[in-house]
Amino acid sequence: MSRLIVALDCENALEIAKKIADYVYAFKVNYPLVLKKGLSIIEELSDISKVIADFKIADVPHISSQIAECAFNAGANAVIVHAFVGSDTLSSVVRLSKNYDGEVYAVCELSSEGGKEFMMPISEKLAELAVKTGCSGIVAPATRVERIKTLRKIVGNLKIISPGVGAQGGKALEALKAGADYVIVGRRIIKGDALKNIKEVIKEMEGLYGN
Ligand code: BMP
Repeated sequence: MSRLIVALDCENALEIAKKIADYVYAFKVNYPLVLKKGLSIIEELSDISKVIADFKIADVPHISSQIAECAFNAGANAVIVHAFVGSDTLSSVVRLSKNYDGEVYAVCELSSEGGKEFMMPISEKLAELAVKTGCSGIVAPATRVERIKTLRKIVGNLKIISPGVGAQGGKALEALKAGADYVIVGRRIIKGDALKNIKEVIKEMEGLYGN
């Protein structure tokens, strides 16, 4: 089974999705795409594959669960929530997700440089919170694989999905070896020939199974 989540951060998302669907575990959609195309893009993509709605939800509980509800009603299989908002919001989104058999991933530490400033010092606590509130998994940075190793020890068998591969400098194989279940890849695949690119990324990941 594929361990690739492709971030469709581009306007021709549907066209690309159709070309590479056989090679992905899920597609991730983000604000720019949904703000441009509407929630119907989630519906269209959900006919092709699993969809993770990356709205990085970060509001008070009753609003956060409404955002998640919009995503699930449109056909998303999972939503991404910020963990720093605390246990009430996380619990309310997790509760809502159960009505849809949906998954909730909590962001513990962004892959960007800024992720080191405020998130990294508390990301282990955020991971504990994700476990405590019943999240399906967490988001942890492929740009700092030692962080994946540390967070894996905290979250046990929750899923870890890991962005920052390719354009941000992270390596898929290293992130998976460090304990990520899936890597999230955007520009490295969607810029240029997506089919050719995804095959190259899969080749880069092969060492995991080869030895
Ligand atoms: P790219 O591979 O092109 O850098 O895209 C990464 C994707 O992962 C983007 O959709 C971004 O929103 C998301 N992401 C990230 O880069 N770092 C994080 O810590 C969390 C994310 O969701």
